[in-house]
Amino acid sequence: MSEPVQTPQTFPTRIFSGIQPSGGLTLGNYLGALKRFVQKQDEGIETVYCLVDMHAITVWQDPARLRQQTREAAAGFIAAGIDPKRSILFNQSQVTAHAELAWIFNCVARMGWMSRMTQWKDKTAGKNAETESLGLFAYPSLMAADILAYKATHVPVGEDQKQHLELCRDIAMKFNHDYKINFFPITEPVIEGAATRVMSLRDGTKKMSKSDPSDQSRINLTDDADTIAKKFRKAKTDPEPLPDTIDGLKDRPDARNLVNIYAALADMAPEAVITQYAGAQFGTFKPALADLAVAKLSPITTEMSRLMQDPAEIDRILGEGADRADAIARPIVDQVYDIVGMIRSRHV
Ligand code: AQP
Repeated sequence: MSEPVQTPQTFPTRIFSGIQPSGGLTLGNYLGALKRFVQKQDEGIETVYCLVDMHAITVWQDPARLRQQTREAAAGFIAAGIDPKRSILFNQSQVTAHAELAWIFNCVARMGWMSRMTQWKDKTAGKNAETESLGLFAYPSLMAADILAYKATHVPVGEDQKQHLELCRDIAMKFNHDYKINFFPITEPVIEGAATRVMSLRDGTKKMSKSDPSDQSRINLTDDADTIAKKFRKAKTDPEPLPDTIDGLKDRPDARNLVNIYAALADMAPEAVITQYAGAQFGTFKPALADLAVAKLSPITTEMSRLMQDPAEIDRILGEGADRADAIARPIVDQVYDIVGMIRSRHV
């Protein structure tokens, strides 16, 4: 692959990230993404956050549910602390620049790059890939367009998105190289904190996911206190007590997952959690974890359900966010058309 022709420092810092409204938001989305989105906003950085509904339809979505889930995700963002006045919050399909730039990137990216993506391999594992949508295959190209339509320099994501971010960098480098122009930044992934990979409560080797068929595998941001407590009580663990040192969790993925979740919710290092609970049985640790999760999540759940009572207001916020997003992305994509040699002579 071509060498970078520039560093992100030559572009003003701008954060972009997104979440698919392909189901209800999970604790994984909250700790791996949302909580950190709020921190970035509160640090005063320009932040653009998107509900990527066009990504969601790369697998089948019932239209009424998709609309509901998009509003619910918007409510989740706001309830978690995203201020639509300070951050730009919108849904992807309202800003056509994403789809337009994705097409250009489909012509920049190579088939081999896409077929090496582990998310594509995971999502087609055990299935006939021939019957999957072309959109699912090209997903990372649309994701690169989401980011680069804003010339975003940094993208906070969970560990699972690292490879897609590398592909975004490859697309930016190839575009800059092919057209001999220092146009797109080489975006940096921001993967930090104790919960960059929250695992399933039923299998500590599998990512917690909103589309996992088992609801017991995840905490949903809409779960009530009893459900959260029950899910943690039933979470898979081993019979050993918690170890004295963090190294003792090395071959214990289920235990490690619960310790990491505790650490991320409490804003503690996992080592400090181990110090506090060394030698504790899960009969002690799980209720403490459930109490902590309820204390942190229930204000968000309550605020989400309040916001969901006024869907028109959510739509208004998303529309306003889309206007602000479009004002950034439109001129960037217009310049891209110009760079690639397309005539733009319509009177509008
Ligand atoms: N389990 C997780 N741990 C840490 N971070 C996570 N993220 C998702 N799951 C975890 C982060 O959330 C952001 C949005 O992800 P997404 O919804 O766009 O897609 P995803 O990663 O594919 O999430 P899901 O829940 O697994 O969705 P489905 O089931 O629809 O594919 C990203 O920053 C992601 O890293």
